[in-house]
Amino acid sequence: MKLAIFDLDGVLVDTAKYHYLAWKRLANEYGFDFTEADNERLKGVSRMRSLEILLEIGGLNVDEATQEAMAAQKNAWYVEYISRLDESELLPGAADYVRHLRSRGVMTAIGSASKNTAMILERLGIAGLFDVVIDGTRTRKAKPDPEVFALAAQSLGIDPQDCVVFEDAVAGIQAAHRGGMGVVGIGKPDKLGEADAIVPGLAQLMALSAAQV
Ligand code: B16
Ligand code: MG
Repeated sequence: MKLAIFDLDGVLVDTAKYHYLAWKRLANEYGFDFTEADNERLKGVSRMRSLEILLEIGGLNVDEATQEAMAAQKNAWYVEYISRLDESELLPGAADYVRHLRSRGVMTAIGSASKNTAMILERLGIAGLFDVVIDGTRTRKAKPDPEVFALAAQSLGIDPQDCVVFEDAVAGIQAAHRGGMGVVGIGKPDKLGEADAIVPGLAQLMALSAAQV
């Protein structure tokens, strides 16, 4: 592995709960409920695709201008919630594992769908830990398209076969494979069966790496 590409939400930080709160608030404003189980369908999915799924759940049909307004409102609430993020919300082992790889000469990148990536990395104090950050502001195609990961590899001149992606969402695992990269699924095996290896979190990978030293 020459380059490790990390998804952000669900791998380095648990922002899913804030996405959930903001989508639920939006659903409630429009008179329907949105459950945690519904929220599972939005993980790793782009903002506008997430809205389409939400509207489907609520059985609503709205015009494009209203869709834009709804997505902007949701994002404003989400940004308000994550503006209070700090280092304590890094997932266990996340920063340690990234530092460990870097100390071994492995390059590191972010490959996230989120347009709020820069702000989240700053709030978590880990912006300096990555050679390149590719996020939703730099891509035209959402996961499972491999664009986000391919751009990370290309910008550092690394072959896809020398890259490993760390992902918590099925769409991201498919994107990595379509891009010819290896992928470690972060989370529960029942949802991530397509990954080449699955671990509950980066803390477990850190423990394994430390044991082999
Ligand atoms: P934003 P990831 C994804 O981030 C989230 O998993 C997904 O729930 C969210 O809708 C998407 O980012 C877009 O986020 O609204 O902040 O642009 O998992 O690819 O790091
Ligand atoms: Mg994710």
